[in-house]
Amino acid sequence: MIDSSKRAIDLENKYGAHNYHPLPVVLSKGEGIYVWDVEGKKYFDYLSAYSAVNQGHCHPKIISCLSDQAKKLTLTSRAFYNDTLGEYEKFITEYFKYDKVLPMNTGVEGGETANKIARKWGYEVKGIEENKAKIIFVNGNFWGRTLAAISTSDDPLSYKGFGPYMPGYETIPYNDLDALEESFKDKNVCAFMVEPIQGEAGVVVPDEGYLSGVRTLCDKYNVLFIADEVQTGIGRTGKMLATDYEDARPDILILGKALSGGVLPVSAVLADDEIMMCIRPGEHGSTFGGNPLACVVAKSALEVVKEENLVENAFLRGHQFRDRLKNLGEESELVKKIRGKGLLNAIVIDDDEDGSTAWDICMKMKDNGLIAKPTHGNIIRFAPPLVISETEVDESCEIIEQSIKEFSKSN
Ligand code: IF1
Repeated sequence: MIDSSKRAIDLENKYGAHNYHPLPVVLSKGEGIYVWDVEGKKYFDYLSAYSAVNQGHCHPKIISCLSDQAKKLTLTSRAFYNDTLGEYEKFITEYFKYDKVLPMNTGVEGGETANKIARKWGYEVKGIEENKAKIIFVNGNFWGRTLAAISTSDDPLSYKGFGPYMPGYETIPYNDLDALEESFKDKNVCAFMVEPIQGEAGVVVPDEGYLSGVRTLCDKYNVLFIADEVQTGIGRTGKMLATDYEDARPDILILGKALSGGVLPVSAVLADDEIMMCIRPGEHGSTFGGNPLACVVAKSALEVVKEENLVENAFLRGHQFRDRLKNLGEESELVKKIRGKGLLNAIVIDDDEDGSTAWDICMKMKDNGLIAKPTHGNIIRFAPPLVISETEVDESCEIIEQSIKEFSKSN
């Protein structure tokens, strides 16, 4: 039993790999938009486990579905059928309007799966020469930590020291349709994979018309549009999918994180038959992919999004949040920019150092009862659960403003 934050940190330091540098707060309880540390201090959670708990921590409906199913049947593997997968597949394909779904577990497995499907389609449908298929990515992309995912990264922290890298990947500038069209002139290109808003890169929002431009160019050059909505999907940006902001229906849609409401790893790849049926029995899979627990949890997590109107709430609360912080941007020379859509927002701190200012502001906010974490040095991402109320947005903005003012004074 952990009886102090210090003990928890010491244990992790001694027995755990040092692959993270967490903010020094030890959480032991979560409910809705709040988390509590071991000493009982309450915080607004403004990271939502990187947008995995859109429905709020330990959502009662999701937890009850989890616990009921956990007493019945948790895992069969896909060697056999079970009585939850088909119903879930019908539910999620109707929910997002695709013919089929391939269920996986983590977001990066969703990305890997999408890449395999796209390559297979490239060979079998587009007629690309075997082993010549190329997939285009953009600078600043982040889709996970596997060797394929880091092979497309231009962030040394992600790829350095892990070569050799996966062939068949090329990167072009984000938000640049001319560069995209140029890359599509290579007949070996089977797909373009992109985040509709770049999360890890620091909530980078492309120009209006970029996503519909991607759709048009993919149609023109017979290239599959793969949307990585692992972080932006399921209501986070104020639409069910960030690609819903424009006429930009992806050919392959990748979901993860909030697909389970943060209860367990669930991801999904959705596509229509012409694409999905390129994968045949035995060509792809996963021990836990589509397990009964994941199916019932994901179904309830998606039901909650609609039942509690979380998409509209994210849209409205996001405008409230940015409007409120806009004044902060005018008053404080520390805050260079505020950007985002829905409840995926970030502030850019005027910090030409190694991001220590952003970190120190996060430490100040932590002391004042709100946890968030910098991404890429001087950018602080703000992404509370989508269940946050108007009053709670005001209260949390109060903390952000006060913390930045306090920090400005003390420096
Ligand atoms: C870490 C970042 C966020 C993702 C997108 C796929 C994945 C992610 C757009 C892979 C995962 C996580 C990974 C986690 C921290 C977090 C993260 F900072 F790393 F980049 F959210 F921005 N596509 N993002 O954001 O999903 O395999 O993790 O389930 O690795 O530190 P996963």
